[in-house]
Amino acid sequence: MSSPTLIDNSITNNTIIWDKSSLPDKIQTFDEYKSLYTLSIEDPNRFWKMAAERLNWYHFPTKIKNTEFDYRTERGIDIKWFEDGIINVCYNCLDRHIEKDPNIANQIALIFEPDIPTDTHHHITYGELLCKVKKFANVLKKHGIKKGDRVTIYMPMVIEACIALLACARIGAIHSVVFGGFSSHSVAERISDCNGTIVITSDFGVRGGKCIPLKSKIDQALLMPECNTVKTVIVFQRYYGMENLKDDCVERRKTLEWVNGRDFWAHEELETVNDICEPEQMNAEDPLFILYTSGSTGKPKGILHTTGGYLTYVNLTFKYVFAYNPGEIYMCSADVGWITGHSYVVYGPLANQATTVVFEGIPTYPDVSRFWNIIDKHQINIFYTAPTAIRSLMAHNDSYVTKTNRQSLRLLGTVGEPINPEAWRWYCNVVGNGRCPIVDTWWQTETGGFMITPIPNVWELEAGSATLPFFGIQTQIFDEKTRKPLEIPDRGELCIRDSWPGQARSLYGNHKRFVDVYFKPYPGYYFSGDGCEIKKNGYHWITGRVDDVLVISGHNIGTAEVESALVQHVAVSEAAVVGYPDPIKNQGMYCFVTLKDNVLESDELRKELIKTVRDVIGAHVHPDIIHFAPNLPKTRSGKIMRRILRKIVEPDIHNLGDTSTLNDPTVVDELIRTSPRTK
Ligand code: 6R9
Repeated sequence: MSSPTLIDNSITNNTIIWDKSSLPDKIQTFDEYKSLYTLSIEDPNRFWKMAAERLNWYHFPTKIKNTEFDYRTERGIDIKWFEDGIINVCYNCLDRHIEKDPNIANQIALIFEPDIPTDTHHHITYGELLCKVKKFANVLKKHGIKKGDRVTIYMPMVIEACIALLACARIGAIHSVVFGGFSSHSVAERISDCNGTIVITSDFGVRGGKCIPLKSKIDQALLMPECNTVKTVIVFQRYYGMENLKDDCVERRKTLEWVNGRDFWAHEELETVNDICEPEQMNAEDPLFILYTSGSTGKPKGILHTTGGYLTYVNLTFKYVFAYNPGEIYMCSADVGWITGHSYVVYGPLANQATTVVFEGIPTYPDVSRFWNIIDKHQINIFYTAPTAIRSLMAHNDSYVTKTNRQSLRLLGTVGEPINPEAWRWYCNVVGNGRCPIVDTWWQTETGGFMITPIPNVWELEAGSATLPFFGIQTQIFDEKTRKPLEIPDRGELCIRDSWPGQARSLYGNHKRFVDVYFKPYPGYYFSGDGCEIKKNGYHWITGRVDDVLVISGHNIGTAEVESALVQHVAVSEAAVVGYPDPIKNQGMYCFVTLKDNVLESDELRKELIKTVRDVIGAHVHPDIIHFAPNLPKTRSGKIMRRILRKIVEPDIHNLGDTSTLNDPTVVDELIRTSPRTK
């Protein structure tokens, strides 16, 4: 494997441009990557035309790229890909494979792994999935849903959630998935923002052995006046037709509120329709979905993705980055309520005719061996999860991992946060037995798919680096003070020059905010909101959100770096670092530290941790406060909510903002009670 030597810091210098008429099935050498990368930058029309040829179109686009990235022009920010192409996403994920080879109807599309390991797990083939999607699409049609209507999906992580997404895509309805952990208030906010008329939900979900009452949260949401646009609620039964129903679930079903004329059981509706449903012919730029993501201000942003460009992008990124081989079993542990679930549980894998696992549960239930047991049970070849999960599992004895086999694994991946080198090495050596490459994929809800990522076995990995940009992606770092572009090697604010097909087109109903947030900070560029260091070899090291950089005594310190240093100490399981105002140093450094099982808190340990940080990063970096915190406030997707930690230490505890998206809001009270800054 060649280690990249990027002459003049540029991938495209002295490179022969790809001259074949189609894209390869796999990227095998660094020269191949360089030549395709060069093509993707110098002739994006040709590159993305070849990528689009991997899909079936009703009308193949004659126009490939038509984008404006500078808000100061008369046209303003305007992003169009494949604009005269006609295509259907669901058709490309299901029908297409079976039409090409009828045997594919019998290939497993989805493997359902329930929260409770002893519950029935089931497999569903491409043929069965297609039939169910068509029928459910007909249920939606029966309730008046047509192309362009917004459909809110509030479901547990079950196969029916995937069916709901694909059914929307089939008839051209725009889905808006709201993660099943969100409060009724948050769901109401998201329903009203897109004026949805229908909600698809489940009587309840099961997570970590607990019953989650989804339907009743929808009932509460729909009481709010801003949701009076909703006319229909379709309700799946979580344990439909199954026997081993948990007692509290039976009780809940009996006491479920029911609004006649508004609420319908999905299983009853499905009996009233047939399985004939032609896919809607969609323009490439017709919306496919809205997905809400939190911004720096309170109101969530409705990220809008469209049809042709999104599918082309997730299709290609999935294929190359996971180097997917037909027949392999793939698992991504993300919930379909997040972009990772959209792009890399449903659309990317199915567009590649993969077999993908739908996991309802959490990594620590019933115990911390869960992931590794699932890998053995389903003989998973590719496993994709988040650093926060890895760190929490790493805090326990390695025997939870090593007692499992894991020989089926070929490739590991991570997403969601910077992965510190310690966690990376543990994942590589203990989970992957040192045999499996790790793809650390940097991307965002807004980008649709992978942006900076290794392609396995094509260049060398470095623990903690997302390495190099994917095809079509040109990164540029800027100095936050001078606003000038930086030469590499350096570190700065990460922007992307020019458009790629998978990117969001707008914020639903608020193009101005889209322009303000992403395009005004650096004219002509997409601003990611992340910091990044690009080293001499061109490798990218994401340093975390730029709002997470501390400035202490004139030094810029990435909180992620300090966190990474802290977790190198044997006693530490997880750390979150935030700044608080300091009259002399500008900011002080406050470290929340979660210790491993059975480690005792002591002042001695505090001193050791401070020393570790100084040793690892430099003597100018000195934690001021070490707060031992058994739990940290996390979003349901597992990200530490630093916004709340900042408020606690400021202290400004009366303006914590929305805490309803937290996994466990009581954690916040406990931190306030024990923080030296709030005493
Ligand atoms: C896909 C997803 C996006 C933010 C992003 C960044 C962080 C994601 C990362 C990473 C370092 C990685 N992030 N992947 N940071 N290394 N490999 O997570 O989307 O939920 O929108 O979050 O997550 O800070 O800006 P989203």
